[in-house]
Amino acid sequence: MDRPEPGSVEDLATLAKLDDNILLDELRVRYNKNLIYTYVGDILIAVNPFRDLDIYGTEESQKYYLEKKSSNPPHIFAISDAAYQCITGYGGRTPTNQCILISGESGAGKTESTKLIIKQLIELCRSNTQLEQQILQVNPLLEAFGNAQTSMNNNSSRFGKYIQLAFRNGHVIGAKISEYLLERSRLVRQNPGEENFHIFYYMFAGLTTEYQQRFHLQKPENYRYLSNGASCLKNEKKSLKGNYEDLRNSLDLVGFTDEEQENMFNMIAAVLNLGNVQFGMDDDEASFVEDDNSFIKVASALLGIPTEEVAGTLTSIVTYTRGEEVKRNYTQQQAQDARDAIAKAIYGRMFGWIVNKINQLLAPPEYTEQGDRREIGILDIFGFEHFEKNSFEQACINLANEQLQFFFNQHVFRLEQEEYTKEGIDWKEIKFVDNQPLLDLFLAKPIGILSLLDEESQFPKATDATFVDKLNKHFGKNSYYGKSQQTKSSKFTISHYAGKVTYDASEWLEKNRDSLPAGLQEMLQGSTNDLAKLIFRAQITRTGTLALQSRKSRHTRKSKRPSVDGGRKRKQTVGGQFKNSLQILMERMTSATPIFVRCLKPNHVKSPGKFDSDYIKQQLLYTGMLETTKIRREGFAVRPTFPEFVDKYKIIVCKASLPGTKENCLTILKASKITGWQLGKTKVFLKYYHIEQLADIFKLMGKSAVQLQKLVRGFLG
Ligand code: AD9
Ligand code: MG
Repeated sequence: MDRPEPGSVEDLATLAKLDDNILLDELRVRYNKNLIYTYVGDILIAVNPFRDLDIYGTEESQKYYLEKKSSNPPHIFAISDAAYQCITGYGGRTPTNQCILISGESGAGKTESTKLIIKQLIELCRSNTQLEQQILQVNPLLEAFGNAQTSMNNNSSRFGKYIQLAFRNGHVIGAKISEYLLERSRLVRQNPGEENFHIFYYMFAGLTTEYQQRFHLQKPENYRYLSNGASCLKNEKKSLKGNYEDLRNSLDLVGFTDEEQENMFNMIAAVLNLGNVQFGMDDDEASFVEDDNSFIKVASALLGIPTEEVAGTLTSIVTYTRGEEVKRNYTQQQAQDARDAIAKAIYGRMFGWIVNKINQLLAPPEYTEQGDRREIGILDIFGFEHFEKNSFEQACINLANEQLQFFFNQHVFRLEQEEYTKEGIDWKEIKFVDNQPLLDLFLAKPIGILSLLDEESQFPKATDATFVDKLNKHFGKNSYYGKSQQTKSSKFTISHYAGKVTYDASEWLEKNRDSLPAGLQEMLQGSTNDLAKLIFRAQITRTGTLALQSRKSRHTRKSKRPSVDGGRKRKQTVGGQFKNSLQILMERMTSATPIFVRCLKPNHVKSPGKFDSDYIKQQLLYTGMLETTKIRREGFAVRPTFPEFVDKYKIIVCKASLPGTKENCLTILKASKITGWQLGKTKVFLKYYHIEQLADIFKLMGKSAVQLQKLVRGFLG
């Protein structure tokens, strides 16, 4: 059969001939014509254009309004439309919760896609409420505090998020955000050529002189935490100022009070000043604050705590032995570590508080009420990362991506094909690359990377080297694990689904323990800054989020409050929290109908118009796109049971009630004249495009039913 003109096919699953090069070719030709979207059945591929395309305006928005997918070119708005039609039960569908899962490497376009999906979902509601306006501001707000420039992406998400939008009667009634693992280490150190979180630069570009003075801010390049990226403030000051103003606007709109906003900037300024506190060491190796420029005074004032107290917490630990207070001084190195740990804790908890606050503001009580409430969840995690140096954060990020790929495989390949076999469908198996062994390598108990890390984290004597020894010992023969060639190296390599990554285990134990410097929590609970007090009274949950205490519980439990971070009770490690939150995420995703968006990155240099075929091919390969296309071409994406099918489509044979039997399914299918379906033992097996064809007939029948009624009414006078 002749191949159609390359680039003209909007759904790759309709191609008669398929191989990796054909897929690549189709995408390349389309990309060069600025057609960045292409379907693979019900899955959307989006290739990052790295330039503003004029395809997201009002006109497009209206085009993708309660439409059949095939009546418009592939578009991200069609994903919103599809999800919206599903939750509202449009066209005779049974309303079900949806989750939109967006995957792709760092810089592939997940976050931009997320924003476009939400924007269109809100357009589809056509209600124009304040809540909707608030929801639209959430992403820019979170990005200011949680995104940063990296070598892979100028606006890289340094946290993962799952946004749940709740609907009733086709209107949004609330939103809830779950965040995953903010990369706090960025606050105190950035790789060469990378920046700190955007908020710092916005603040310097935008704060009035009055506020800069009130926060005692000096030139940005004077701050150690900004030593890498402050140059952007020279080159892009104007646009950064615009960003600052947009952010303030978002904060206002979402509902943060002036006082809360001031407190936030106050804390950020405190963190910056804290970062500049230096230490000396006396002959006994005891550290002391060596601070000619009064950074510690400024930091303490901003934190609302006496300077001596802050200095004490930075340089010493107080323990109690048999009722007696024993003070031990930190070494210079320990004091520096304590300083950075405090800064990270403040920033991390403030971020947690922001998410918390947004949820309070956007999830009114009716949000959780059941009934006819339906939900669309949108997952935008940090994409797969492979830097020159990869640490614990990259391991967690890449694990999350493995998990998502696993979910995709599970849904698209495994469960579907198992069902074909079970139902006795005529089917030739399509193979896929299963990444279960990688999940096991990370997550298995007791011998998985995270469990071994937890085990080592509990030994006071363990070091990063003993941890790597353990890994080498247990996984030396695992084909996904590579031991370093050098002896005594802290490095090891993992063959991820998306490629090999060499990790450096230095500091993993400490990052996993994430212990707060002794006395910090108590100190900040006594702050005169409301925000500092609030976030350090909060507990950290088992998934690593901040649980703010209500006023009431704060009073009643004050004296007995267990100190989650500082106490002796063993607390959940960062790896453990991450594992828990991934598990909850998977449960949520499993309970909804998934819609997949696959973002592809066309080049390594963030440039428009550059389609690096080798790089795209690599992404097509590791995401299993060829196999996906095959299964979408040959498989049956929609599988209602006999009763479900009859109940929904009986109108096609003009029946108000009909028993849900196989025979009746057959009658309806024949009457509908669609082709290519199969009947199993308990279910009807339909291709993804059948649903639209059936919906068309359904609508037609619905219309004629209405006309008939009118006619009858007219006849009766
Ligand atoms: V990461 O894993 O958070 O580091 P993402 O989220 O996949 O990554 P992001 O959405 O931030 O990538 O996209 C990176 C950049 O690509 C954006 O800042 C835009 O400059 C550019 N981009 C992505 N999608 C589009 C688009 N549809 N139109 C125009 C786009 N530019
Ligand atoms: Mg992102």
